[in-house]
Amino acid sequence: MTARFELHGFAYSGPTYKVALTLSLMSESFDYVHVNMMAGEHKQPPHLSRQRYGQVPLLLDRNNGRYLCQSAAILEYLADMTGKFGGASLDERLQVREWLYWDFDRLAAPLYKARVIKLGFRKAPPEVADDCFQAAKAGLGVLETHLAGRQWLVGEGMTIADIDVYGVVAFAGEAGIDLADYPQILAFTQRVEALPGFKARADLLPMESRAAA
Ligand SMILES: N[C@@H](CCC(=O)N[C@@H](CS)C(=O)NCC(=O)O)C(=O)O
Repeated sequence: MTARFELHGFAYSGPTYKVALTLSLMSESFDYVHVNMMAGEHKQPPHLSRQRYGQVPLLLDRNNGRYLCQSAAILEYLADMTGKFGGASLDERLQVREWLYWDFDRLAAPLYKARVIKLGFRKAPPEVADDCFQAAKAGLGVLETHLAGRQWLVGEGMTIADIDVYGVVAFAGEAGIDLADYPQILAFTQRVEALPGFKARADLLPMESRAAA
């Protein structure tokens, strides 16, 4: 049977992982299309015609032909479409959205940058690298405080806000940040990793295209 979703992404992309993990936790199988970013495929017309920002991820919903981009917007779309992980009330949904905005502003942006610099994918002067590193740690500090006494970011159950944030903190080690310094976040990552359907990045995102199992 043809899978409903087709995810276009790159194996090392945190935002692609957020979408793949959400689909996996929702038990939605998906075809995976490897976008060769090393060869600049994300800036070529076939991809650009569907992803105006020239980025990954890109998700096709075959049920209606929609192409979707921006990982946080995709997570909200998937929650709307499946009725899963969107929050149990309007107040929860609003808080979920608040965390999605906060994440890309204060956590994902600096932590992902610190990671690509640390991994050598991007060159940066030491002061820029240190700015990203310190800003990522500040974001983790906010998260650590919020998670004290809570299982999940919003309400009593796991939501897309948790998946969104997990898809960043999972890369803290590669950014040179030890989560042992953040016991609440470490426990949170363990809770996410124990969920049915959880898969690590390397298991979800190969370096080649793959049809749904
Ligand atoms: N806000 C976007 C960020 C996506 C993003 O930064 N993707 C990176 C790969 S991890 C990319 O495509 N970079 C190429 C570029 O920005 O030109 C999202 O969450 O989807």
